Amino acid sequence: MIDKSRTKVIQKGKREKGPVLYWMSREQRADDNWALLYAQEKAMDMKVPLLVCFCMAPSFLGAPYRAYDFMLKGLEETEKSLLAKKIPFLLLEGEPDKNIFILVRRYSVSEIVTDFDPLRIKQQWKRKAGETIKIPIHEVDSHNIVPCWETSSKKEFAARTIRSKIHRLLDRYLVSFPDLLSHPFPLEKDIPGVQWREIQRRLKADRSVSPVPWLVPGSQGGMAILERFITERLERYPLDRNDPGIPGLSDLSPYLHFGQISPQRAALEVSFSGKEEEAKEAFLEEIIVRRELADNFCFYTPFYDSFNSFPGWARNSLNEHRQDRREYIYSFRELEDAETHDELWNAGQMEMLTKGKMHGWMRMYWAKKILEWSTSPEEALERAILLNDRYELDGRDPNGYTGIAWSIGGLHDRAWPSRPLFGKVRYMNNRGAARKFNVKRYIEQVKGRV
Ligand code: FAD
Ligand code: FO1
Repeated sequence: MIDKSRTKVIQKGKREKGPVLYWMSREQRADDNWALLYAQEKAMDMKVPLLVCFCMAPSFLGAPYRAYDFMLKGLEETEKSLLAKKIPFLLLEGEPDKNIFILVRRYSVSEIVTDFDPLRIKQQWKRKAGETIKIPIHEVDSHNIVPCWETSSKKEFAARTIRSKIHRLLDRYLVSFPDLLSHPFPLEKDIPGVQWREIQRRLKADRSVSPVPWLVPGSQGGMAILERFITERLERYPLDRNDPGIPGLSDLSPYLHFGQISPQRAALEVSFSGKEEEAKEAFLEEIIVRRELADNFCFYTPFYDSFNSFPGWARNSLNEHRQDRREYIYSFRELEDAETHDELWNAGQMEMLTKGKMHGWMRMYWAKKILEWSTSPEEALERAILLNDRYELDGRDPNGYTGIAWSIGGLHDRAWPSRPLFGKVRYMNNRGAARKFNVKRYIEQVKGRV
């Protein structure tokens, strides 16, 4: 039985007799998925079939081929895992709300379960779907260990204010997952398998941003990366995680972003790994507190990608410094092509272009320099989001909008002594980098990969 507080009624509606539909979106996996488990629970209670669909929109926040390739390969594996449990899977191309309407009618779906996502585009899809279909729609938070609405009913100020609200609920929510059962109520009509090669061929996404060769997409690939992190990197995570020259991070973010593995699974495996307490705590702080703080921000701040989402002290301070002289101004093209005077920044940009995943410490430095080299905070915000969502494999994610607002607008951070241009927003420079890690080594490494 899933904890009902993980679920929210989006639309009461009138239940029909047919199958239960899980509209899979953020959580693109068969295992460890509360939304899928809840849909199966409902279908079992009513003794009806269970159907899963994924609606692939014509475009998604500028996502290039690199992102779709990773996502579709993961979905192909998920289709196999669902079929092994006699759960049919459909991939529908086009406007999600229209396709859901057609699907509900064709299979006389009794009710819909979908997974929580604080991004505006997802909330819009669900609202539009609800306008044409009259059956119940339930949403399940299968991304946050503590459901977003249970942690807090408002936008939190910082990690320090949300941490205790999450920690006091972990005993209740950081629990193991029940297995997905083989579904005993088959659908009358047979559903043809997804034509994956056809779908890849029809993709309109920009192919100049090519797939990354160093990660294997999908749930199995994600679990192997989790295993590697626990056995080879977790112990040194507190020491290594701020050195872009050391492979010390988990590399889980693409798998978490596409929901190919569950953050709760990662947190459970790390918690029971038997490794050093300090190392486990350092990682759990990031994957639980920092990540769930990002969902909290986007859920309670629908304009999460605008200057107005910054804290008041930062907006005032940035406004006071709008006219400050800028030593360097770069065009979008110069930034995109890593053609600035700053070798460290260029290395970060190159890493993102070629690897599809810039190191976490570098992302802070990278975004803050874009503030320094743009004509306004609004222009900086727009460029950072554009580059991040075009090249990062884990882009187009609440973590990204939050990380960029932290860097450029002091979100979830405190005010610092005022200085030109940044005002009271935390400043970072390459002298600070040199105090933290071997800058030359990192730059050489990135050059070596190009
Ligand atoms: P690890 O250090 O191994 O962390 C494990 C997991 O913890 C991450 O996958 C993530 O889910 C979570 N986490 C770690 N650091 C943060 C953080 N600062 N905020 C929120 N969650 C965190 N993350 C994205 O997933 N997508 C993005 O587009 C993105 N853009 C960013 C842009 C900027 C300017 C900044 C400062 C941060 C951004 N982050 C983004 C957050 C963070 O940098 C990445 O999540 C992390 O580097 C991913 O690599 P990893 O999984 O190997 O990290
Ligand atoms: N989710 C969908 O439900 N349908 C899509 O067509 C879709 C495309 C897509 C492309 C790139 C990308 O990075 C994410 C995409 N997502 C899509 C959303 C993704 O599954 C995540 O749910 C969110 O981006 C995370 O909040």
